[in-house]
Amino acid sequence: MLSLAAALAAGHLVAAFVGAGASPYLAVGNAAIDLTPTWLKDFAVSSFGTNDKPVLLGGMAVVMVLLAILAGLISRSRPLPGQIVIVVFGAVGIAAVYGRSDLGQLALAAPAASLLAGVFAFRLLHRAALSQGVSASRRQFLVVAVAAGVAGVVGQWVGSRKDATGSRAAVGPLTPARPAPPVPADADFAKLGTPTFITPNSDFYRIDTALVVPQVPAEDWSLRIHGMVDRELTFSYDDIRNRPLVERIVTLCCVSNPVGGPYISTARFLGVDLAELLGEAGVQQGAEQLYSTSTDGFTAGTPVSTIMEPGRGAMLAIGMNGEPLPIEHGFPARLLVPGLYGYVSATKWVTELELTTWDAKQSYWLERGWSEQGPIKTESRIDAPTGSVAAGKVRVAGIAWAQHTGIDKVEVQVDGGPWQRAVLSTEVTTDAWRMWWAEVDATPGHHTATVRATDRTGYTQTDQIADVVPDGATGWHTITFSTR
Ligand SMILES: Nc1nc2c(c(=O)[nH]1)N[C@H]1C(S)=C(S)[C@@H](COP(=O)(O)O)O[C@H]1N2
Ligand SMILES: [Mo]
Repeated sequence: MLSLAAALAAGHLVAAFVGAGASPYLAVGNAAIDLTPTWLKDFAVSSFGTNDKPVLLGGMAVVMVLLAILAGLISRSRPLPGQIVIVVFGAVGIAAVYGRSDLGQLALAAPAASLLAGVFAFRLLHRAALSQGVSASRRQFLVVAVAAGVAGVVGQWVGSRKDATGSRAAVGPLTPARPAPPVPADADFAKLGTPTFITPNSDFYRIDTALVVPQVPAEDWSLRIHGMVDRELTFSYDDIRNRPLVERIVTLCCVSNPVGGPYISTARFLGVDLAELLGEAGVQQGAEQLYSTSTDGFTAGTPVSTIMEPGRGAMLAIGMNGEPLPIEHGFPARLLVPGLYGYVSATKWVTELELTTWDAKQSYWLERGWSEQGPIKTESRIDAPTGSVAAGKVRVAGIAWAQHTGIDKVEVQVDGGPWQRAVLSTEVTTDAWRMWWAEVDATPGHHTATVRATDRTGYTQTDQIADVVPDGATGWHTITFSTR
């Protein structure tokens, strides 16, 4: 047990110097995420939500402690079996770090340190336990425990000093040359239970494949545009922030959002027009895919034709709701393409844009069975009422979205009765969600309410139920409520 702690702490300490992702425990966790089959990942997200990562780390801890106890038991007389267990642990750690695309060879020092510290501590303790008196071996235990504790704490401290909080705080005000239109008071029906039109940064949903949030100081960041371009370009953070900045209100939605789910939010994003940047690099004939890469190894493939569409509003964003981009949402910079699911467009901590073909490269989620094309599907959700309300006139309220197309109408149905038209909020932009409410009659008892939206192409949401895999859920959202 103690050797395990010593091993992990030593790895964590070395990782603080060579890159947080090299900490063996986290690297194995990350590898586990990357190797997890899609169905298991979906299960983890649906059962534990955004707690899936603490659950994973906790589960790993339980397994490791059990194996450590087992190693101790089978090594009662001879140290060899325990050392074999440690070496196997170490090998898994080294393999996990080796498999990371974002870490260099130096990073292997972290799991290697874990392995050495583990074997060393184990041998020391084993010898002490067998050959020396009780008090001497107790002293040895204490020394190893304290050393492990100190290494772990120092590792955590050195690692946290490298975070990007200071860099973000030093950015100062970012001023749009072209601000987004003001949001009118009737853009949401928050009083009736809908979300606010603009989602506060702290409430904005989050989807990350990385176990630890990447820390990328703006001073160290650059963006390289290369591949099928006339001239390769590299931008620093100052290059980007000193350009005329445009602010756009955009609703972002995750392909993993189930019908009625929470993975959708809206913000005022500030940045530069992506089509303009690519235009400066000169996109060559035949470039089909913009393959974007993050510091954390995540990649996304976006159709070049969508990005270059006049008026699409694709952007490289550096600000969100009047602040520099929050670290969890991609500081210093991320991509956004209104109308496309995040997994094919919204790369956070983005550092590389390569123009290429669909055949040449497969992005992160494509390799895991998700669709190449990811336009956001027209959908709607009921947010109110919840639980039990007074019988009579009941107000049903919620959201609807058809990004870049716009919502035409929303209808509500109670207990399978006639469809009733809902009142829509003022449209701010077709790239954002729209709120709605309707008053329905409900006698005392239990009821269901169902919603469906129709977009400006005339398409009414299908009632056919589709799972989130491979290109987004469909179906009508239905809730139950009771009246008294
Ligand atoms: N680097 C990186 N970028 C990423 C992701 C990720 O896991 N890593 N997730 C993508 C997905 S699936 C979505 S839906 C959006 C979510 O962005 P948010 O976390 O800011 O809401 O980011 C996209 N960009
Ligand atoms: Mo997503």
